[in-house]
Amino acid sequence: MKNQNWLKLTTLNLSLMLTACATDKSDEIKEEMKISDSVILYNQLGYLPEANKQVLIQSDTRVSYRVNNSDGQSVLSGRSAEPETWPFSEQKYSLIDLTELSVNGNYQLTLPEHAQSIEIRVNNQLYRDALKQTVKSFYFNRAGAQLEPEHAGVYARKAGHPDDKVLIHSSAVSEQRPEGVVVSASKGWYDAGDYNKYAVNGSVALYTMLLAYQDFKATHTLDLNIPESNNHLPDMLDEIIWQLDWLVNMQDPNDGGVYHKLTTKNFSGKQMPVDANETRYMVEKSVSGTLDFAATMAFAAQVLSEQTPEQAKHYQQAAVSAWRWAEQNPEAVYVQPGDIKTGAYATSQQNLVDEWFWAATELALLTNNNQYWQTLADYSKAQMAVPSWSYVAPFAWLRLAEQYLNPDWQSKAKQAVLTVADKLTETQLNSAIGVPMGSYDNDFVWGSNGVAANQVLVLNKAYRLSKQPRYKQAAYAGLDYLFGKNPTGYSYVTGIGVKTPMHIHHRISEADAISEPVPGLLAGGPHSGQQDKCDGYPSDLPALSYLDHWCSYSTNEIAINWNAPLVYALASVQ
Ligand code: 9MR
Repeated sequence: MKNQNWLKLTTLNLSLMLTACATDKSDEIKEEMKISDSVILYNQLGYLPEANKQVLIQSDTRVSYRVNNSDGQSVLSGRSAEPETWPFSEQKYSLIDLTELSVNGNYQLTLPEHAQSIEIRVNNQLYRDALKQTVKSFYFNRAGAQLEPEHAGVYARKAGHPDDKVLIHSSAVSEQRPEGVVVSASKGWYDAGDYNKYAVNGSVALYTMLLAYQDFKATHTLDLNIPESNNHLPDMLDEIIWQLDWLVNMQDPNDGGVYHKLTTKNFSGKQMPVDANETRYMVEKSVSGTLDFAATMAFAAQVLSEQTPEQAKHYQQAAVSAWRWAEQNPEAVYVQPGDIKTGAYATSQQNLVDEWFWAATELALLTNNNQYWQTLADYSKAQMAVPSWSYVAPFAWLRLAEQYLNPDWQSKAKQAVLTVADKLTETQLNSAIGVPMGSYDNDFVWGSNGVAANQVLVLNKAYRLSKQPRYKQAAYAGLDYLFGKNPTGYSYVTGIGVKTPMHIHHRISEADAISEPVPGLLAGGPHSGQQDKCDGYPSDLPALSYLDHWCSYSTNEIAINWNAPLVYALASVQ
């Protein structure tokens, strides 16, 4: 038991104080009952001074509250709103609005009738620290790197997975590269809690990081204390290049096709990277991996054209040859070979429209070549939504909305982005817990917290396009959800908050013999699937079906495609 029981413990301490004063047993019991029927759910990172500040009380009745500043002076008091039920947890919540607290500081929120008290922080610096921590988590997940104590502190570790001797798998043979030929694709980030590297998800995460780098100057000045910190490039870019250096080698230079993944045959045990040394394979070229690669390389060529012009040219060539391969092999859908058991990241033939649309868009923006503009028009039935690894069209819409090469597409895309943002904002405004989650039918999926983070990304883009404050406030509310204003009461980012995941499904965190998990990692989040069949889920309801246990790979794993939009979301509020 670690800090996840903080709320309970606080309640218990207060309850003990109360019971000490109680005159008889029945008073004690009454107090216990009152105390246990309320839970305070709030953003444990803190609230931005300019943000609306909601706190939820899980309660069937309204409650009184009082807020003191750090000098103990009362600054606010009142009663919470009429409770409402949130369908995703089937519980009632009563809202407290602390928006008036617009001055940086630590405040004490007390519910006198419930003998409960918590600290509310209002502070913008906290968001900068959180941004740094979440970007640094990519460094902690580097493949092929030895982490030195000066950069990694207690999380220093030996290198594993050099990936300089990767075998061509039987599913990936070509004339130039028969089965068993040795190729190299070093560096990159581990995908998640496992040690494999997947072209689809690796591209999506990298693209999202590039987007954060492109959109927010705040990411350029982060001092991450990584081995490259003293070179002439921003640390964020160094971290991005670690992944680019790997991804570019997932392409077969002979034909432009991209291997779907670099993987062991099975998931490894709970070992540190250095000890997990099973043979690694390049598995099957796929059209989805190749198109996602093409989109990401084309975008990298644009973002890095000034800082690393030589590499940018190389990325452009890689993107164009990947596109050609996809055109020549449109049927090459990924099918998991029988002897490979790791993540599939597979997309069916009829669901590839979004991949084509995304890659065509990035190549059009890079080259302004008519051929790509024509193709993207052909695939534009892939509508705007919230992006994910399995639905990448939104990346294209978001980019089309912010470009000036093609004004028709610009206005069409702007409208598409604002329509989705309106839906998210409307949900947030009408929600019993004041969050955008629940806007679409499939929000509570494997990686629901990645959905929540990507919602913030979309809302922020809408704000950039329109300067409408409601989008910004909905984005803040999305962050509130991730940092604790949600039915489980978890701040889902390791190391940030008072009740955070301690047992994430992350091999390094599990095997390193350090009790605290690697910091800055976003847990996948609740959903009803429970595919891991673990015991102990507190509920089957979508927003409560979460388990902070290593066993729960379907709700408590971490992944780069969930952390990357969190980076974007935190950068967007700087
Ligand atoms: O994020 C992926 C999710 O959408 C899928 O439903 C799930 C099962 O296929 O896989 C998730 O991705 C995992 C990947 O396959 C392997 N590395 C860990 C990823 C996060 O759990």
